[in-house]
Amino acid sequence: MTERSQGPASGRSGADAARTGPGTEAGERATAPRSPLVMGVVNVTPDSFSDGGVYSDPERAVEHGLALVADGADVLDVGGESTRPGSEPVGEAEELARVLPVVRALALRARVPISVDTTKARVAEEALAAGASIVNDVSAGRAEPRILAVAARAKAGYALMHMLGTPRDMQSDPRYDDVVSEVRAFLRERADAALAAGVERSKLWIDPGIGFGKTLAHNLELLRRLRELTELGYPVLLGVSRKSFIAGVEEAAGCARSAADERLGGSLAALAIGVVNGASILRVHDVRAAKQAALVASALAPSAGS
Ligand code: HH2
Repeated sequence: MTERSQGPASGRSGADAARTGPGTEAGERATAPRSPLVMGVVNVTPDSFSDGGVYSDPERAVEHGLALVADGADVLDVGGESTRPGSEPVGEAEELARVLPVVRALALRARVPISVDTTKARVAEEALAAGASIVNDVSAGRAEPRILAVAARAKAGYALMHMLGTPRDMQSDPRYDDVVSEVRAFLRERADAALAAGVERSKLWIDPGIGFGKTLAHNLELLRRLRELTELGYPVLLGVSRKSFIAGVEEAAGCARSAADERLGGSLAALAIGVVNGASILRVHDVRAAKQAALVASALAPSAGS
């Protein structure tokens, strides 16, 4: 993986440190290629789709983040607002109160870069001041365009994601002529907007937004044709963990739909295909299993060791 594909964490981060193990020795490359980064999800929310309410107490959220690092997370993504389909927006003060103590504590204790999952400029600004080094913005700078300048000024990483509509309405009949080309054009346009606002090219990640304004067929098409997004030249961040397209696949096969916390098998299958198709950062809830799956998928990917 190139320097660029290591992503937006600033300085010699925990993620960089994760790159300097024995796997980087030339003789070991064939059997131990660099694996994608694993980004562990820390939801400080009462209503997230798979773990809402479980870590809404800041101390529990911090303990959870530290446990994810012990499990192998290279980055932690701290979020205070659910973006599940139909969710209601959270006020700025409430989101700050949820996120800041957790970001502050994890930045001191976790030894990996901290990302803040927010669409709000002020939340991003304060989280960066509290020790975060990446902004994960599912609105790609459309909710509050100032967030781009905030990320640029702090020399932070910036992850931008495709979403059709808003979390409240995104799943009501999403339509595309060709989902992959439309997502690709959107990501290119938003990456250009981030660059124009001063975000460094080497600090950008792009994300197709699995489950954000997409039908089952759209999500599957994006995962199958992910290479068309990596061609844009930015590391691709992928969030498939526990998402409802997995239950959609089960249903289409005549099986019962699984609950969100019963989707590990489907999450790992999708993650492995994502890795083979070029994903560089994997946003997951189940870090230990995801790390193992990512390592094996990387080792088996057609380009590995060649
Ligand atoms: N998915 C979720 C939230 N943030 N960020 C990026 N970049 N990509 C994603 O796919 C993504 C994301 C949804 O997952 P989760 O945080 O577990 O749920 P909720 O939004 O309900 O809190």
